[in-house]
Order: sequence, then structure tokens, then C-alpha cells
Amino acid sequence: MPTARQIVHEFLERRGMTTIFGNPGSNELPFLAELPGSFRYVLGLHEGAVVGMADGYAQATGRPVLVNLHAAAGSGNAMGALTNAVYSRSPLVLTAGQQVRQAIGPEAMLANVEATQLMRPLVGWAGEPACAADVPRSLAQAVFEAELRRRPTYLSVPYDDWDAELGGNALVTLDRDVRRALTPAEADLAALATEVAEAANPVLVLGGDIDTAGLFTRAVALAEHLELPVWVAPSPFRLPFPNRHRLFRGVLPAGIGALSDRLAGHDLILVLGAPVFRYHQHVPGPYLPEGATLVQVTDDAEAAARAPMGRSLVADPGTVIEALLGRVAGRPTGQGPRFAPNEEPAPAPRDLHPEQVFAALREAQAPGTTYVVESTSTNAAWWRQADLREESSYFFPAAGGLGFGLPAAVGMAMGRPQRPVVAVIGDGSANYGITALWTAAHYRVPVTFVILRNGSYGALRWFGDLLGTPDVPGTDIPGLDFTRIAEGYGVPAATAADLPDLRARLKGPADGPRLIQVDTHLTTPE
Ligand code: TZD
Repeated sequence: MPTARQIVHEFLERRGMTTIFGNPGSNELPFLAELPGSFRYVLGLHEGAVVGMADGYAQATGRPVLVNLHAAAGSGNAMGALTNAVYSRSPLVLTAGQQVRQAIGPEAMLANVEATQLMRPLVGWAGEPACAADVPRSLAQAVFEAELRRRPTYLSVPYDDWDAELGGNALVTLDRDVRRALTPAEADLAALATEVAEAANPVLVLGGDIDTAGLFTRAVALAEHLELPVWVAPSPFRLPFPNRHRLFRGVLPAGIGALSDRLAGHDLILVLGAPVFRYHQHVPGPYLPEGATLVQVTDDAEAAARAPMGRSLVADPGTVIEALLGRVAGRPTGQGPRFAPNEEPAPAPRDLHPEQVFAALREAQAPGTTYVVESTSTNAAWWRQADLREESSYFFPAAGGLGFGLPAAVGMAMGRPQRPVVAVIGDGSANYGITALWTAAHYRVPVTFVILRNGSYGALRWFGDLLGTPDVPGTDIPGLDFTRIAEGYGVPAATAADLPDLRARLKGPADGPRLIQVDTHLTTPE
């Protein structure tokens, strides 16, 4: 009879989940034994980097990804990175080895006490099979829950379960398939189409889910058909619309009052694929501008339930986009070029202004480059210089948890090798996920890491001014040299001396990882 291990390996293989990101310990070795040659185990040296890489891989492929963590200690290390995966709605299936069953109660070393509680509330589902015979079904549940809820899940498996020989009923797990379809009722579609057609001054607000669902070009089609101005919902983790497009208005500010100010004058705010809203800095004010109705369309039932205002339709935004395209008459096309040119970047008195770096990237990189950005004080500069016209071009830590960018870029380049990947990372942020450099070097993953070295936690200085708490300690980080750190992990690295040198170093595609450190001028996010 097959073992629990063999059945689970086959289940994963049938579902194409053959790339595993992990950092194993003794409890996990029995699962990894006899792993078929079709699997690829991507080793990360710290669990934060492991989850960051898996998150990047999941976002690049749109598929659930298995993550292999060591007991409670490894799971704990992963938790910070998990906050981002929750808000990017990445279907990560975290697994951790448990002590053998009879050693859990007495709390032997490496027993994961109350394992199903450990990762809550971040994971949407957590389990530990009640007996060895339930291991395959439990693993399948962890995968399906992650896919259906688009949220990480967690499964703890006692390591003596993997050798258990299982018959008939355990094998039927292999044939399971679970799907979800969220087509709205005809009456809801008709009512929404009428509402959009009758609105005097409607506006479209798009969230990262639009890009995740592969709806980037359909969103452009909808905006152009209805001649709708387009904003990106605040705190974006992906870009759902080309940022130099004639109809693009920008990223909405993440403060209540500032956001409704920006939408003033619109009578209908149609939000597709976003929570309403992911605010950040507390700026009091009304949720909505005077006279505006907000309609949110999302496939995330929890985001609909917790929204403080507006009407919500829990549905697939893609179906709604197609329905509006088909049912609402087009409006005359506006004037002007489809894409606006970028402004000339502002030079800095010393070092480089981040805008100059971003302009150099735009000029040097292939148009379809994927950027993973984790540079917190350079937001405004980034959006002034970026020119992103393709889907899956921009990623940012979805919960603001630093340590995503550098590993996620590695996972993305592995998940979608045909697209060049550039990671734009602050000198503060780089430290949280730095061990992913080793994985990039070891597996020869072609990523260009651009480290912006301003010697500071720049965004915190800006926040300090906003909160009326200037000059707090712990915001300077002098003395870091990422070229030497990178070389220690096996990644070739250099400091760009000036703008021509930076441009020269960016030339040509990366055939493996490379790191470019750039000294930059301190700026503010807004
Ligand atoms: N720790 C973690 C895991 N996530 C965080 N977001 C922070 C701490 C707090 N934090 C921010 O929110 S921004 C920031 C910190 C420390 C500064 C990042 O510095 P940087 O970028 O050099 O990467 P800037 O452009 O200088 O802000």
C-alpha cells in the first residue's frame, strides 16, 4: 500500500505544486524523503525570506505554492512575511513538521504546542490531521482553502505520519478538484449597468486584485470605453492600470479625508478588485465626498463585509467588467496622446535624487520589466518616473511589512522567467530579507537588485513630522555596505559612482543576480 508521503507527493504533482520553498529541520525530513525528481526544493536561509520568495512566486504564477517550515520556531520566523501574503491574497500553503504523536503532549523538544493556533489570525485556515489516515485529505484541504479564500493556510503534520501505509479512502483525495465561480445574478448586472450609464460623473477605482486576476488590459478597455478617469485604490501592492495612460489619475492617498477630497465631484465611485479602503495615515474626514455613491465589486467576501461604507457586490470583477463593456454605451474618446511623457527628473545637490535613478531604470530596462519596489520614502518620485504599461509590472509589500521585496523578486523571477525582474530596495528594507541573495546566487536567478542607500529610515522621519514626533531615536542607519554583504552571499555587486555609471551598469539583461548600490538623496513619500 502507498504511504501517506507517496500519496501527498502525487497529489502535489498532479496539481503542479512541484516547486517548494522551504527551510527544513528534523521534523520535516520524513516528508522530504523520496521526493520525486520532478520536484524543485528552493532553499531559503531564513523563513522570512522563504515566505517572501514563495509570495513572489505565487503572485507571478497565480497558483498555490507549498512552503516547508520548521516546527514552531521556523513558523514564527515566517510570521512577519506572512502579513504581506495575507493582504496580497497569496495562496500560500504553509506546512510545518510536528513531533511524533506521542511526544506532543509531554512537549518534547520541537513539539509545536497548539500548532493550529500558532499562525492565527494570519492564516485563514489551520489544521493538524487527527490521525495519519487523514494526512492526504488534510493537505488537500489546506490547498483548496488557500485557493478558495485566496489566503495562506497552515498544516502541521506529526512526522511519524508520513510512513503510514494508507489504502482506498486516502487515495480518492488524488482525484479531488474544487472550483469557484462568482458570476453575479442577471438583475445585479443589469442594475449596475444602468447605474453606470446614468451617472453624470463616474470614476473608476481599481485595486491590486485586478492585476492578480489578469484583468489589466480589460480594465483599460473598460476605462477607454466609458472614458472614465481611473484611480488606484490606496496602499497598492500591484498596479492594475498603466500609470502614464491618459485616463490615469494616480494612486489615491491613504488617509480618509485626503481620499474623499481627491474624489470630490464624482457621483458614482465604482471600485473594482479592492477593499474600501486600505487607509494608512489617519487623516480624519468623511468617508465619501458629498453626493457620491460608492459601489465595490470584489471576490473577497471578507473585504465586502468589513467595508465601512458603500454597497458591495461579491462577484468576480472580470465578469462585471465584461458586462459593463457589453451593456453600457461607449462615451466619446477624449483628446490627447494615449500615454503622457514623464517629467524631467529633479537633480539633487549631492548624491542622486531617487527620481534620477528611476528615470535611468525606465530608460535602460526592457518595457516589460517587472519591478518589486520596497523603498518607502521614494513613493512620489517613483510614480513620477515609472512608465508601466504591462500587467504584472509592479509589486509592493501588501501589508507594509519590510522583508518582502528582495525575496519576492527572487520568487517572481523563478515563477516567470521570461520577464526581466528589478528589485528597487531601500537600504533599511534590504536587511529584512537579505538572505534571499544567497538563494538568488545559488539557483542563478536573474534579478537586478538596486539598493537605494540614503543612510536612513527615511519614511519614518516623514511619519515623525506627520505625527508631531520629530527627532525620535532609531531612524539613522549609517555604515552599511551592501556590495560587501552581497559578495558574501555570492552575488556580484558594485556601487554606481554617478548617473552615467549607473546607466552603464544597468545595460544588458542580467544572466544571474547582480546588485547595484546607489547613494541617494533623502526625499519624502509625498
Ligand atoms: N519593520 C518591519 C518588518 N516593517 C516595517 N514597515 C518597519 C519595521 C517600519 N518601517 C517602515 O514602515 S518604513 C521603514 C521602517 C523601518 C524605513 C525603511 O527604510 P528604507 O527606505 O531605507 O528601506 P526609506 O526610503 O529610507 O524610507
